[in-house]
Amino acid sequence: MKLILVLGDQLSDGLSALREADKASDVVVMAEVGAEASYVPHHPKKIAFVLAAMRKFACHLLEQGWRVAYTRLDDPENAGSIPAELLRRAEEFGAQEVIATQPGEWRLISALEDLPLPVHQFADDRFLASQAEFATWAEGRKQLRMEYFYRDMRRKTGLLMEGDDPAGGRWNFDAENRKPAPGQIAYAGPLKFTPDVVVEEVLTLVSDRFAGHFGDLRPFWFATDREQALAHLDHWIAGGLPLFGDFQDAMLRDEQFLYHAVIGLYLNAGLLGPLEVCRAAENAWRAGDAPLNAVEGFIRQIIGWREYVRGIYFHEGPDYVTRNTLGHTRDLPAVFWGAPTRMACVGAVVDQTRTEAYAHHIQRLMVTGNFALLAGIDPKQVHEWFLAVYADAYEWVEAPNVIGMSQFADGGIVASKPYVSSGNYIARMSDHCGSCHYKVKDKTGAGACPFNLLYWYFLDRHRDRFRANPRMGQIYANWDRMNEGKKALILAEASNWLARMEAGEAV
Ligand code: FAD
Ligand code: DLZ
Ligand code: SF4
Repeated sequence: MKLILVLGDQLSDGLSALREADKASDVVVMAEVGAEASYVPHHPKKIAFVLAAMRKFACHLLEQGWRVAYTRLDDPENAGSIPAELLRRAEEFGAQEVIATQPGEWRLISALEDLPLPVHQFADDRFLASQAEFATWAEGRKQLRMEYFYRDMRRKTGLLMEGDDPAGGRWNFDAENRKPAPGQIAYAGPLKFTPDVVVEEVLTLVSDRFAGHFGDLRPFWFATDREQALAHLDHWIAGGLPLFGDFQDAMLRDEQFLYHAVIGLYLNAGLLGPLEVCRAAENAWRAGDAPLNAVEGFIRQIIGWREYVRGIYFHEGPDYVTRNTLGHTRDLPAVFWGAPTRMACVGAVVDQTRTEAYAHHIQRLMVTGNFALLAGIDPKQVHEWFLAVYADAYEWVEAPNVIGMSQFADGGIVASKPYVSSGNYIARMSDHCGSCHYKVKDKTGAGACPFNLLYWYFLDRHRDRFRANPRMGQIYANWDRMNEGKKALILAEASNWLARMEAGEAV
């Protein structure tokens, strides 16, 4: 007989490992283990979400007639890690081999390879593009740009296609999708679920075991099974999707979700599939319930970005997370763990991250990510922070977004230029600056927005690398036109500000 491993982010019917199994003789192994919750200090909401969803999925498998050996976190026999649990169960059942769906992280892939037991890892075909398909697409290309990959995925799935042509005559409607924050939001936000008995039991366990991890456990409202996740999807398609495109990049202090789908955690854990989610959005467009710019924008995030970053993660190999092209070495400052700051934007995003285990894309990219890059933080530490604090974070999707897109630590594989901006971008796209200690219009002086100072500091420091980048020529031309005295003042103030931050001052 065989053991069939099902991990906490593999909660899908039709998982490749389950397809390889024999219901009559094999045993499904699921294990809540301290090692997975603590190799980075995951947000308590994320741990609770994964454990509750695992428990419900195990019940679902039992109902389907599977034999399931389920280990709870507080089980006295719990061996503490996935490999150790597999060995314990192999002995218990006299199993000779393990069948797994390939984990979404090199760390676990190699841990399974190292087991003193034959382990067959089958491809995770819950994605649209296989690793081989991505490698074929990548071969011989000088640049791995998402846009071309995305078009192939549109053709492959037929999503928003009219014959061989893209619906509406264009592949990409982003030009219509960058509106600043609206005054009022016409969507009530994600569907929230009251914890049931299973969830309550998990919440008690998590609050006992992981009280020291950054993040608020309660109120807890995530969906924890497929039925709830589908209800959440319907709710968003009806209320959020129509304006998703228009305000995708906007940020409001008191509106944490705006029109975003808040669906990454459900997709990444396997409660929803990428194609069904995209078909639901496409149907809304075909029924006239959502405009094309919103639907195309959403579908691009899923069959474009989500598939592309997974391709990059596996294509680039296990050393990807250690890359540090820009040589940044500053330690992650305490503000990322909730220490007081005078920067209203960073404070708000970290605070929301603490309460919700969620921030939307632009908050991650242009506030916390932008700040970490401008401040020269060690990308590995930035990566570990992002992996820990978001409910949707798993290394295959988080690392290319952080190491690649946000920190440019991969030297430009994912991003063609670094995502850096001064305070102007945040002022235009959000309402943070109005309530900030700093003045976004001030370029120097005691009240100058740190993003303004650090922006030039970053560009000046990395001049040799970026000066020749055609997309950055104009920026360097602006810097070069500034008089030497002003340039020196900006650089000195930036360096002084960073020194105060490093000394622990609440800057
Ligand atoms: P929406 O804005 O409603 O988008 C819908 C879906 O599109 C998302 O749920 C997601 O599945 C997909 N998507 C959108 N953008 C991306 C992207 N760049 N890469 C992959 N999928 C994308 N996404 C994660 O799923 N896990 C992460 O750990 C993660 N870390 C990130 C870190 C940084 C620094 C940045 C810049 C982005 C990160 N993203 C991550 C991508 C994106 O920010 C999140 O997918 C999104 O914010 C999740 O919220 P949502 O479900 O409301 O997404
Ligand atoms: C994220 C997570 C957590 C917090 N806990 C568990 C767990 O107890 N058992 C488990 O099987 N999976 C867990 N996971 C998900 C894994 O970390 C995930 O499968 C790997 O990181 C690979 O993506
Ligand atoms: Fe952020 Fe600068 Fe605006 Fe303050 S002034 S909220 S630091 S961008």
